[in-house]
Amino acid sequence: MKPLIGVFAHAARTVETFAAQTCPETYLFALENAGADPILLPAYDNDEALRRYVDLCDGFVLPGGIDINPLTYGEDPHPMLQGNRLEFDECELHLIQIILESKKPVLGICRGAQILNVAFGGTLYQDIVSQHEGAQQHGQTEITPGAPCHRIKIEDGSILAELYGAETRVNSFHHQAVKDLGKGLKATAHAYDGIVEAFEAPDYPFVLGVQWHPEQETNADRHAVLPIFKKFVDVCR
Ligand SMILES: [Mn+2]
Repeated sequence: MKPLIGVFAHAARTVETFAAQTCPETYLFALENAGADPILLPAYDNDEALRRYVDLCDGFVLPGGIDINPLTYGEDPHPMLQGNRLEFDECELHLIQIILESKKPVLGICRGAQILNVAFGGTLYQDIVSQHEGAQQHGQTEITPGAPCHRIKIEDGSILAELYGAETRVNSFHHQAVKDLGKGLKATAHAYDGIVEAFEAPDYPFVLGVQWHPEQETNADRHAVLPIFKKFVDVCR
C-alpha cells in the first residue's frame, strides 16, 4: 500500500486569510509523483487529535509559510519581522513533539525546516539581511519559482549528498533562517554566505529540513518525480 503522508496546513500570508488553512498543490503533486497518498492535517491544537493524525500517517511534511513568532525561541520581535501567528506555531511545535516521539519520518520545507529547528531548541534569524553580515540574496529573483536562485554546499555523508553530490543549486523564498541549530541537529548544507540551507537529526530515522522549496519544481512539470520527495516517500514505506 502507498504510504499516507500528512501535510500540515499552510499558514496563510495575509491578514485577510489568517482564518484559512490551505496547502499549495505543488506539495501534493510532489508527494503523489513520488508514490505517496497525501492528506492534509489541520492546525488544531488538541493533543488527542494530533496523536490520532500521527498514528494515521506514515510520514509528515511541514510546509512553507509565514514568519515564526520569535517568542517560541525566547526572543522579542525584530523590526523586520513579518506577519506571524503564535497559536499556529505552538500547534505545529506540539505536532512535531508527537512526530518525534513516534520516530516517523518528517520533511520540513522552508518555514517547516525553521519550526523543526525551534522544536529542537534552536533559534532563527528573524531577518537575514539585517542580522547576518555579508548575507547574499535569499529572496527569489529568478522569475520561475522552481528555477534555481543560488548554490549550496553539501556535507559528505548526508542524505542530500546521496541525492546531489557536493553542490547543487536551489530556489530561495526566505528572509528568515536558522541562527543557532537545535540540539541533536547537524547542518548538512550551507549557502556561500554561511546560511544553513539544510539539516538532519542523526539520532532519528529520517528528519530532514531544507530551506528551499523543492516542491515548486512541479510548477514546470506537474508529473516530475523529485529526488528529495522520492527519498522521503521511500523511507516512509
Ligand atoms: Mn536560500
